[in-house]
Amino acid sequence: MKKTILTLMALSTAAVSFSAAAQFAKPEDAVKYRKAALTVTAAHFGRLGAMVQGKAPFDAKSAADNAEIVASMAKLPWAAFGEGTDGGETKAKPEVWKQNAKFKEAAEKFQAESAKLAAAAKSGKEDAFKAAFTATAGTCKSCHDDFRSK
Ligand code: ASC
Repeated sequence: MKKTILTLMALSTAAVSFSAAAQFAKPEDAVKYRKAALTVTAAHFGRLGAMVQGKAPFDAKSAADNAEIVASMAKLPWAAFGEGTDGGETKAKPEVWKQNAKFKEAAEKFQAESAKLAAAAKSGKEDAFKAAFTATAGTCKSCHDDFRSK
């Protein structure tokens, strides 16, 4: 029993500890992974955006569900921007690696704002949700401006 618990604990730790290099067999796997993660994020963020822009009616449950997904997804792409993953089919600018501290800061800002967005959406208050959405979208944009080529 104790052994089972220890094994489970070890597995769950492994699942959330992302040591970038060890995580991907090939650089192109890392590129695919981060694009997939960001694609899923954009899909759910887009559903929130539709509500903010009045293209879809505000639905508190949908806002909370989608914002929670965005906040979880926001944690994933960054481990896949390791050394040696700057080539191939990517729009990532060299600045991701040349100004890596700044890139990490941008990634952290997005994670922090999306966590606040999830909390605001969960509150059910439409105004708070909209404000938090706008703040989060700002972090998407500034990171894209600096680190993603058109
Ligand atoms: C989105 C999406 C992005 C961001 C960005 C915010 O819905 O797919 O990349 O918002 O456009 O400025």
